[in-house]
Amino acid sequence: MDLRSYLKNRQLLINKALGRYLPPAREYPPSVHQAMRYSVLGEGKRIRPILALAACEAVGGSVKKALPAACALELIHAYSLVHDDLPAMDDDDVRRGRPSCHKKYGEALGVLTGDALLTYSFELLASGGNGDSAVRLKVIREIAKAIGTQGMIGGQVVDIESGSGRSRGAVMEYINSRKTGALISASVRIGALMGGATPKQYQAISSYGDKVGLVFQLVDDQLDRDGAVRLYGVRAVRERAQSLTRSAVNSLRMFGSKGRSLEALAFFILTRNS
Ligand code: GRG
Repeated sequence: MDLRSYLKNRQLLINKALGRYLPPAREYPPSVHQAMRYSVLGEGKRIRPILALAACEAVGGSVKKALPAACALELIHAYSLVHDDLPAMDDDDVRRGRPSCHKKYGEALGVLTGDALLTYSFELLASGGNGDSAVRLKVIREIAKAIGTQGMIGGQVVDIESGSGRSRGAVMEYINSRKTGALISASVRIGALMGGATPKQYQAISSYGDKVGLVFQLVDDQLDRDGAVRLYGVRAVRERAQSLTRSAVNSLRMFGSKGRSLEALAFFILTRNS
């Protein structure tokens, strides 16, 4: 499988869909709609929606079925980045190679744009085009759990409260699995639900997602020389990420050739350099 062209094609598909789903820039009040489009449609790997689509295909579903939910995941990811960049949090001036949302549109709009992306993602998830209503409800619950106080927000809170020192192992594990891991692993579970997964398929996909979610954060720590790397060292973190990836790929056995994309994505997440 040619991973580069696979990723490029999927990014194109997702970017086009995001452009369609997001409110038009001119719609009143235009400032917030422009800021939403600015924050979502810039550069970005689109790894969460790509994982969701691949999981949907692994369980035998069609990509079309999972596209709105996959895009909702990217809107949620964009909200987390917009809020994380705010002066009250990481205070970052640059995101994806250009001024962060609050730098371009001001702090108040930065807060509101993150809120708007999060709110709109749930509108998209609940909308009629997104599968049958029972599945939609499950998906909404799954995402809400992944990004709430037991998921991404909980991880961010503990991260902020643990300050800039070396977080102890258990705290670090908590932060990594919640702050970043939870949305990544929810992405594959949501793709599987949208694709009509059986309970066994869902379990296997969940196991893959949990491991890949952790690897994503471990690799991020390697790239930033932060977090787990400061605590355990580069070599130990690399070995842990490799072993988790092997284990994630083993969870895909039951899908045969349909699991190839997820397998390739696990290695992409392990070896990425940005
Ligand atoms: C504000 C509720 C709230 C949560 C923020 C996700 C997060 C929690 C903060 C982002 C800070 C950060 C850089 C975390 C490291 C992992 C991460 C999410 C990296 C960025 O994701 P990529 O690599 O980015 O998928 P692109 O730009 O490719 O979409």
